[in-house]
Amino acid sequence: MADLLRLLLRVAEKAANVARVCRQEAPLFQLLVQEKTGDDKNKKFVQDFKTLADVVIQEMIRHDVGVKFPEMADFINGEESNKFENGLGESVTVTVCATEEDTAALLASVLDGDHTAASLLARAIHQDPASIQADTDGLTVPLSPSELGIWIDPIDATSQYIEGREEVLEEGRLFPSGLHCALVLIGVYLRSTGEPVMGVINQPFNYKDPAGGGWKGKHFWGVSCGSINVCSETRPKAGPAGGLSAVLSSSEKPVVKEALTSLCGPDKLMFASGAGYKILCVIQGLADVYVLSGGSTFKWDSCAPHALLRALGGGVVDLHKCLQSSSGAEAELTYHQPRTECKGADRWANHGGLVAYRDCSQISRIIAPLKGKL
Ligand code: 2IP
Ligand code: CA
Repeated sequence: MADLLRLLLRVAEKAANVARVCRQEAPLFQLLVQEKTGDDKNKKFVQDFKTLADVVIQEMIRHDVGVKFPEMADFINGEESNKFENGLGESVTVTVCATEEDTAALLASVLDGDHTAASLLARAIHQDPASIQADTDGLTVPLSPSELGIWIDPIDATSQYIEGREEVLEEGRLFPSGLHCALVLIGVYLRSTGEPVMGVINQPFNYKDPAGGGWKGKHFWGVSCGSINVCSETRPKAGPAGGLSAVLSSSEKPVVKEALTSLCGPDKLMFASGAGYKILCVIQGLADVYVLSGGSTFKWDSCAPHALLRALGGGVVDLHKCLQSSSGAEAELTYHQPRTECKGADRWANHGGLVAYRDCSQISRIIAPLKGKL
């Protein structure tokens, strides 16, 4: 299934192009960032365009993977539903059509006849990406498409993507917010056990070409399957003995912030936007762990980066299960079973919170100061 990895790298790059085009092309950008003022229809429409960009990316990935691997077509899941309502309250199912013209016509019906915006989007969807440089030669992945399912988050950290702040930081530091936190996430899991086995992350806004060529992206990938553990990132060197750094959501509970400030010290407790970006920070060694106490992330947020962490010898566990068992055994997140007692997106929430780590000895250090506090 190295073919699947190469395909996912390509579709993630196409997705990143769509994300960039929506910010670069004035007719799309205006729809994306319109002030939420004006009448009710306008408010709804602004919300809808953000969702449309997400849906378009998700359906493009579904289309491309389904064409090449039809056995997977019914097991490609994402954050968004492709049943879409336009500004006039009409229901349209957004799909990628056989030709750019047909896709443009369908999108125009969602965009209330805005043919300029629809054509720009359709062009980005149907355009082949530049060739991808990824060292996947010789990689064999002993899995078959009929064993696999996919989770897609078309754009994680959407609010940062819309806001579009361009932050500049020194090398080796994480970005607390801004465009860098927006990621395309595609995770592959085993249908039988729910283990994440392959992940592709594309960061559409990785650096801005100083010569005026606009934003350039970066991709990250990993495969973790039996004895095969391969990742585009190398395992970062261990930090100074004793020091532990953590990244949290800025909206994390005060009790967690306090407990981890005592554990890590104020300099090593960091905050960043985007669930996917925070796990990427752990993958890159910018933080040792990401701790989240609430159930505010979903399978599509964690599946892809979880696969990369596994390939590096780490993982993502359910925080509340760890608090109950302290060993962390049996607590690793899985991706195949919904919580049947819940409705809608909550069926796929990582409801017990999470700890993402590279080194499992760090789990018990994180759990100890949180015991009895959550
Ligand atoms: C969100 C987004 C948020 C994040 C939340 C995700 O996904 O990444 O930034 O909250 O967990 O589910 P926080 O930044 O506080 O961690 P989306 O943008 O796709 O809704
Ligand atoms: Ca998300």
